[in-house]
Amino acid sequence: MNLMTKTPLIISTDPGIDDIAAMTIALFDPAIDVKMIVPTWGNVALNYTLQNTLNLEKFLNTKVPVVVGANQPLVRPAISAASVHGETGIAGFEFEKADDSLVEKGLAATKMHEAIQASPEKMTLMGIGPLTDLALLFKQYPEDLEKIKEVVIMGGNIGHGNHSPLAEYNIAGDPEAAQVVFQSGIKIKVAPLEVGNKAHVTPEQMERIKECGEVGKMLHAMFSNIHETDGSNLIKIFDPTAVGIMLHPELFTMKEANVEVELAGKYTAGATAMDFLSDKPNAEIAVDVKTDEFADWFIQGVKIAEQGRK
Ligand SMILES: [Ca+2]
Repeated sequence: MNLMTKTPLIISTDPGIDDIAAMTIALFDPAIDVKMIVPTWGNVALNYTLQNTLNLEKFLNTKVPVVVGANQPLVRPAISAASVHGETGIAGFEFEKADDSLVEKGLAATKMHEAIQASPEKMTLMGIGPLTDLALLFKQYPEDLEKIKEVVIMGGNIGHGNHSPLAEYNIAGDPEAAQVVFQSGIKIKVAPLEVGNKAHVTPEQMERIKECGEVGKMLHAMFSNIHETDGSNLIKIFDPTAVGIMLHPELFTMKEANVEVELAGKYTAGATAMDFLSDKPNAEIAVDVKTDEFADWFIQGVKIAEQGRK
């Protein structure tokens, strides 16, 4: 039997209901070793995303170090998704409040750099919020690029956006940071908005998640409280698609593209120009997903988390 080497992972996140779901799956997946969680400003302000991260770890009984990430975008004023995720970012469920004993002091870029350099295996980075901290890391420690296996991102859009007609929220949150990441030369895999829209779970599947136990009930409570604007009863779980493309690209159709982030546009700032015809691709984009298999994988992940937290 081969001893499986777990993939070391740093998660940059802005919890956020779907971030909570993605972290819950990643923290217990047997193929992943989460080395650090870096909450950033994003869906809501940093003080909330930090506390939500700590509360989740207390709930799950995990002990992954938490390093405080960026408080603002690099250049632009911060935007907010509190209308979707609630004032605290995770409306629908009340966690027991955690203390800050898991917080490691230091700048996020430096702490990530130390973890990357200390890891015998190449590090994978997951960006499921604005990419501010990853950009700061790449600018401050370019020597780390060769020690990073890949960056997996939930963000960007091929067609219509969810922040503006042409821009998706995570990229629009910090377009300059996203452009630094896409121009880094690192291997990048992207689960864009379209795949997030398609990788939904049905109300029946959400009932199965609820029946998994306390973890399932927690996720069910939060996702039941998301305010979708399209009136659909299908529950979109967005950020776990980043875990999906990392571990199970076979559930997706991946296509190479050159991605540039619009920085100058008056109406288009933060739009991802994805050129699937380019001969200079810098990313692999998930353009389709096997919806039912993805939902089954997600539900299985909740079950594994349920067993793991005991
Ligand atoms: Ca997020």
